[in-house]
Amino acid sequence: MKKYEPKDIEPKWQRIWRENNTYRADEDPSKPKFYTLEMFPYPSGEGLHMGHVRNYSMGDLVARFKRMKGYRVLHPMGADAFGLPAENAAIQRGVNPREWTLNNMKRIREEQSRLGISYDWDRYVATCEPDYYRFTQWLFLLFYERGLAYRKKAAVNWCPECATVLANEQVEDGQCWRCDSEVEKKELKQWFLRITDYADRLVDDLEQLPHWPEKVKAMQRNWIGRSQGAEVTFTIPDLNDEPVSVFTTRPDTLYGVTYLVLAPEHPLVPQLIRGRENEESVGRFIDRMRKESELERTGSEVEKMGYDTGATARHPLTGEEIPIWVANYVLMDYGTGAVMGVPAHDERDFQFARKHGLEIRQVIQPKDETTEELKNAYVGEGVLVNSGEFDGLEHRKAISVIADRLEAEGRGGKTTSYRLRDWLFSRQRYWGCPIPIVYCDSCGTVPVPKEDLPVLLPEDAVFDGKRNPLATSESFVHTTCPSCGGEARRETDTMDTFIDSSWYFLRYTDAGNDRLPFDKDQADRWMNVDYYIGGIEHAVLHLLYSRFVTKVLHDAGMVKAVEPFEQYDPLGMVLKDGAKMSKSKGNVVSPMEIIDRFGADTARLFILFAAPPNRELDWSESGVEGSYRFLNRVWRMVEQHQDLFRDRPDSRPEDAEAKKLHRLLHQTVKKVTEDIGERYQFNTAISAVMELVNGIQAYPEDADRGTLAEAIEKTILMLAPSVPHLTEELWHSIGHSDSVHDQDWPSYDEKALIQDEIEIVVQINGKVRGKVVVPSQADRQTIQDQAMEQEKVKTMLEGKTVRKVIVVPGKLVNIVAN
Ligand code: ANZ
Ligand code: ZN
Repeated sequence: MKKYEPKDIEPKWQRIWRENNTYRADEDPSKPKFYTLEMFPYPSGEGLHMGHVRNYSMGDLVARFKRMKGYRVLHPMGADAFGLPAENAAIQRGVNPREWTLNNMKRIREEQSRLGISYDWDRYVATCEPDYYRFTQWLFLLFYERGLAYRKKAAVNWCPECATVLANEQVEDGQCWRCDSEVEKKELKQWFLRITDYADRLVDDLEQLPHWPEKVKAMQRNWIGRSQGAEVTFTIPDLNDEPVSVFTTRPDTLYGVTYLVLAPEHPLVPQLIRGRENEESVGRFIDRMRKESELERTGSEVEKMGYDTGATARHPLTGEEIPIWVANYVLMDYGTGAVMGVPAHDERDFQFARKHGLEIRQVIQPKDETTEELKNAYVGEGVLVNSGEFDGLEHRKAISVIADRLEAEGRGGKTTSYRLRDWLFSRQRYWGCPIPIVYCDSCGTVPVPKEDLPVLLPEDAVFDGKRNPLATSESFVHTTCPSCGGEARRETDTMDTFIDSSWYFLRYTDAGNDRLPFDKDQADRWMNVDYYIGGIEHAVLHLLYSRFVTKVLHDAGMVKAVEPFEQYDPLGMVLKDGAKMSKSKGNVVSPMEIIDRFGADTARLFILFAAPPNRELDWSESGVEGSYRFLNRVWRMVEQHQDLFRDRPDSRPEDAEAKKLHRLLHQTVKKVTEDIGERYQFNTAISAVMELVNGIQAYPEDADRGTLAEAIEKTILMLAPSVPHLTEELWHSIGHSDSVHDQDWPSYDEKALIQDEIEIVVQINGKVRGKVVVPSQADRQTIQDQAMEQEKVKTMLEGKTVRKVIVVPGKLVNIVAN
């Protein structure tokens, strides 16, 4: 008998598949389409880790399954190849970022190939290559034309260590997400993408995504942070009745306002404090606040700090004058940057008022209760009190009534606020996509014409870690104005690398296009991505940006899809001994070592079998060995029955054992088909096949041979998407000359699922005395007759009188006799 040698068969089949273009995307328009996608890797210097292997194994299983189910499948791969680590390598070790990246990419591709994933490699995209980033630039220009890209001076997060601007989401607890340095605020001119224009659609269209996990949709909603409320306009008598608006979700508490708070950065603050005695102390406070992060200012544990400006504001309905304060807990970039203080009904205001001796005025009261002094803010339900003509109104109703009144009087009205900010898009970095803009003294900001793209990254940049390397390249910076031909300077900022992965799934649909990012027909032929799988850490930004870009491209008439991903499946982590695999913990298991020892099929099988897709997976050596043993069993099972396939008898399940195996086979096909195709539960699908293999091994020599052959053949087919090499080898060994991966997925027969005979327990006076096999549809009388005819039963009943027979169909017969 031949031995199972993954070392030999895996490279062999990988080569043959490549030579035969087995996995080139099928374009046959008569077939339904299926687009399955795994998030593409960042080509770090480390190669693949187990998380990658898990991601690709799951995507590949689905891709292969769908192919066998008759779909034309798009299953591409690429590299998310721009980013900071390449530049850091350049700074620290003097290596060229491009070379560094391409080397890593090559290694990762080799490792991916060793896994035997069914990628259409012809569609490979690398975001750092000019043939890709040229179209990233093209898309930027489209955004620019549509008024969705703009430049403005902004207080931005600045990492002094990386010498670059960071997006809000790259600041974690006030620290740089990459190097953990303390992040500062700095005023700089930056490029932004107007994602806020799409905020409503980005929230509302989540309704169109029933196959996304609720948790992920909630994360998207929270990030966008849409909040319905009202704007209320106060006026400032000291400044000629200058209006100042606040955003509130609780206009019903308007009569409980006892002060106004402005964010320290609010543009009115300098005028309010000018010439007053506390001008200097408030000024210092403002400077300090500018440098603090959102969390440092608004965390629930953070003390509510503030200063009285000395100025007052006039209440829009009562005309009362109330003090204006500045405080740390009011942020400039939310709502209007100003808040009406209602200490009686807002926890933060309550703390602030207590600390600074401000009045606390209750205006909402629980029904049928009298007022006592508040010990906390009252945030519950109730009716309005101390609110003039609105007294007695239920507070929820009052939200709307008071907002309408303000609107009628021109002092505000209903409005919506969002947490989402425009996408801060520029980076003072080399290893990213250059922004195709030129600055000319006569013409101003000039976009580079699309036909002049790409704006290539120069080779002569200096990497000293102290400035933007792109700005050091004379050959890059100096250019001519596309509009007047005069001297001009290039934009030296590059794009946030999140943009590269915000449209790669569209590029795959038409990867070779050298005229356009992609052709509309091609994109429409494949979009949306039907099944997208990747780490939960991308559940907010990457998905949000991809959704935004898709909507903009839809609006521009470039693609029919309005959402990129039909179904998103977050990938669970791979753990070892209960902890995340990481270099620092020294618990990393290298995928390539596992492949060297056991082969890719074993690694894939273990990973698919050990846990449901979204759950954490605990790496276990014994689990891997168990998978390897199982594959050896399958191997031997087929080897032992080689003779069976020489004359391949037809299946005739007539004897009892054959009927049993036949039924098990069809039950297994049904379960595996549904587990993979409907539930995406790969682990249970595999365990069902394992049970079938047990059934085959227990099958007696003298039972129907054709039934056995069918069971073995279909086992190979059902394992093909999970362990593609082994099954291909076995498929050929039993006499086929075409690929197992080109076969139809096995079907099952509903009739075969029905059990036609069942075993029933026979009791005499409540004690089990025997068993009887009866047709599953048999009536009571037939069951009773057959039970009574059993030899053993007959003997035991000799000399006794049967008093009663109880028949429970499907279960038992109890004979009462004495
Ligand atoms: C008065 C009020 C009374 C409020 C009350 C709440 C309860 P969400 O739900 O997150 O949208 N607010 C508004 N702008 C702010 C800013 N720039 N910085 C800090 N806080 C701000 O929160 C809206 C509420 O947060 C607003 O409603 C406002 O306080 C505060 F019983 O106004 B409220
Ligand atoms: Zn010009």
